[in-house]
Amino acid sequence: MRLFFAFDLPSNQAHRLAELTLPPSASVRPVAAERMHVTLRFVGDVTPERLDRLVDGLGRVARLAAAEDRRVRIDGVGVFPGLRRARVLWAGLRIREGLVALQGAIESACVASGLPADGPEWHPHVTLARFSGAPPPELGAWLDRYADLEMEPFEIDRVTLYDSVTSTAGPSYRPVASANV
Ligand code: 3AM
Repeated sequence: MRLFFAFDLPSNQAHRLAELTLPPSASVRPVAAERMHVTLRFVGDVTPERLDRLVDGLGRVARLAAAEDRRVRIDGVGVFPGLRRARVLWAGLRIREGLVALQGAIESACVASGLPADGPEWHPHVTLARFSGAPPPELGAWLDRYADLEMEPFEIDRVTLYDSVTSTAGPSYRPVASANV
């Protein structure tokens, strides 16, 4: 299993992101609106016992998050790891303290389940496309064009533990557990 904690976007916003014209390239692999999400924590493969502890942890985190401000908004675009070697094209998120607390609580639940601590930096983003080869020369101009991309704020209402299943058609995401927050 390739597990990760994430939240989904409102469907209308995911569809609007999926309709953005991507930089033209033979190597660009767009993400379909139905698969757009914001990863809170990559988990990877786990034993059944650890999975049980993660699902319990998700329930606790959800109760704690109910008191937090969970408003976010799509804000700007960017690439990982950098313009010249871009592999991932993303839309950024403007977040508030409440979401930092929610992500921190998920991280704590992961560590409490026995996983090693993740890196210090969390970069909230929605992956819009991946490049399977060299990024297109127009990428810089595309980033400039959408630098001011902004959507209306929305409130996260659910966190899901997904399993990423890879096939020749690309990854699909199967919900393993979820909790309203
Ligand atoms: O949210 P996105 O789609 O950008 O990049 C992978 C994807 O992120 C990330 O987890 C999400 C679901 O697959 N991911 C995959 N392997 C990873 C790893 N070893 C990873 N993140 C960190 N470490």
